[in-house]
Amino acid sequence: MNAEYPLTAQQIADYQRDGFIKLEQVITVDDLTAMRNAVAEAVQQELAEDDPAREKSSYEQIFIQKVNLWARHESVEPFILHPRFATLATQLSGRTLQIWHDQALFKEPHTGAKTPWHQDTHYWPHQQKKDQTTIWIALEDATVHNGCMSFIPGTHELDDIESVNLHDPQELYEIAPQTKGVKPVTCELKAGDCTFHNGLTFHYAGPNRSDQMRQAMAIIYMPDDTTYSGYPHRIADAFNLTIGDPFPETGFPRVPIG
Ligand SMILES: O=C(O)CCC(=O)C(=O)O
Repeated sequence: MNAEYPLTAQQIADYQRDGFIKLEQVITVDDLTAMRNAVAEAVQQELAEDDPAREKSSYEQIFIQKVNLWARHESVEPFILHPRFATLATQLSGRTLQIWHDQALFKEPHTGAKTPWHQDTHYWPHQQKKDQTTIWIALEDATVHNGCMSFIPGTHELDDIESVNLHDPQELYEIAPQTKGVKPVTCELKAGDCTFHNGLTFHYAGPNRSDQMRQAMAIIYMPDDTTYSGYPHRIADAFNLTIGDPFPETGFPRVPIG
């Protein structure tokens, strides 16, 4: 798979206006199979190291989440750092980017709860929050039945909303009454399709009512002039950063673009 996936000016404008976009077949069939196998194997390996007796928190009931697989699994790394995804993220956001982190998001059959409406950037230790972007790649088909994502167009402009407590979520209209009357857009995806969303765009995913795991891989990019805010976060905490520091390339690679 090369870096090329041509975007139209209209698609870039749509992303900038709405704060999200769906793109079809961003990964070729063979590469999708290889990526799904690499990610699923990495997740299985890490799950095997977890304590099976530990009770899951309400957050952990939303999905199995394994973060920064690229840094621990050589087989996953080339997909996370792939120029095709990075080039798309760069063109859509209009910024020069580095990786913030990746996350495998596997919603378990029947027990995978809904992902509440939320904006992402509240949970991240970034002083600048406007242009973070996430590619969410469907490793298997994502449907309303198994918990695909929905987005509220234009909400990336809402940069002063309280953060949603994902352990005990507030109602969307309580924290963001501005979203009343704005119709969410639900994005069912075929395996190999993706969405991009701005870190401020409100998004949601339903529960997984199917018999299979809903498997997705997300890569989160941040502009390369993003600086550390001091907000606690387990990925950044490992780097002993001081408030105002840039994020070092060793943990947060600048991404190659095509
Ligand atoms: O996969 C999900 O259910 C939600 C993902 C999400 O919130 C995100 O990628 O920001």
